[in-house]
Amino acid sequence: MGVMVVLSLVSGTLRAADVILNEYNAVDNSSFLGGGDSSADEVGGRASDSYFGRIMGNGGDWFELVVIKDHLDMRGWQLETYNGTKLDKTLTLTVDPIWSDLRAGTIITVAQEVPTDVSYDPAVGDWWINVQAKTGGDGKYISAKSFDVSNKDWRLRIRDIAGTTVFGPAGEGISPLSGVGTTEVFQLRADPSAAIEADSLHYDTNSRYSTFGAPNHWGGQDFKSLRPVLAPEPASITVLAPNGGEAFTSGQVVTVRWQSEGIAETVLVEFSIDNGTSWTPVYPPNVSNTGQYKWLVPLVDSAKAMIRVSSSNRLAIAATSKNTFSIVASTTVAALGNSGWPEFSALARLIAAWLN
Ligand SMILES: [Ca+2]
Ligand SMILES: [Ca+2]
Ligand SMILES: [Ca+2]
Ligand SMILES: [Ca+2]
Repeated sequence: MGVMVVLSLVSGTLRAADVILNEYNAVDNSSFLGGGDSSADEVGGRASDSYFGRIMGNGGDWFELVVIKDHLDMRGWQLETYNGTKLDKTLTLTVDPIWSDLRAGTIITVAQEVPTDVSYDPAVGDWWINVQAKTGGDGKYISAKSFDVSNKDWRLRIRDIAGTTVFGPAGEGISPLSGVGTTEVFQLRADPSAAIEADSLHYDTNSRYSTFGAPNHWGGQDFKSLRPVLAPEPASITVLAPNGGEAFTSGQVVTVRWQSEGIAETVLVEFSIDNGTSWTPVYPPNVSNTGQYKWLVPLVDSAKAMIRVSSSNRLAIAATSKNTFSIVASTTVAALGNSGWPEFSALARLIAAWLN
């Protein structure tokens, strides 16, 4: 019996929000963050937002959420805005796949004035999704409904697709009990975590720093312990041709072919005439990762030539021909007249370069 009591206490204690309110803009349409005017706030500083800078209204109606539970599915969830205890708007997330697998530490902003940007790839450091909710919007990710965020006991409640409350209402009147003014943002002054509840004493106001779409700033909000460490996506290159044993003649055009996986960037194609001890980029340089390059075999003699293909910005991701091939320098310039051969001026330029 003792064990069961402990278990139920533990599960009660651990019940935590899957997503929390992190910040909202209470700055009035005709005011600046921290008061004052465009040149200075009321204490002579330049209070500003990390995204908007110092602008009147501080970006208009917006609020910011942080995902706490890893791999959270928020399709069909409802975001209810309140003025005091009165429900104002219900903004519903659509069933779009962008909401289906949110990683812990993701920042979601909902804004009336800022265009939607659902670029999202935590593996490369993009943890932020912004969706625009406004009347006349496309409704692709969230209800096409304008909404208001204010300094007048504004609150947010988050419900899942079944209508069950996940978080809130949170906002002025819950915590802090009062004091969110017309030149301030409401912000969580703590690291986002499962321990944050709507009445957290860490909810406060800020008239100096506002951070639309970014961790909150007062001292600083740390997302490290919340965000999973994501392994970079696998990337590899394989050279398909030439792969060893071939005999080429200088001036011949050979198709270098390769396969790659997980590489969006360009690749560098190089050749070696000394069994891979030293490498020279092909000329003209390869410009894209198309899987092939028409290589003008240089005017050299080599019994141990190789090709190497590398990622242009991750040089460790590289592959060479499996074995060496040979190049015989041909001095028979007459061969240049054959069809399928390179433009003479390009070859002449190359020869000049090799002779230097
Ligand atoms: Ca983004
Ligand atoms: Ca509005
Ligand atoms: Ca207020
Ligand atoms: Ca923020």
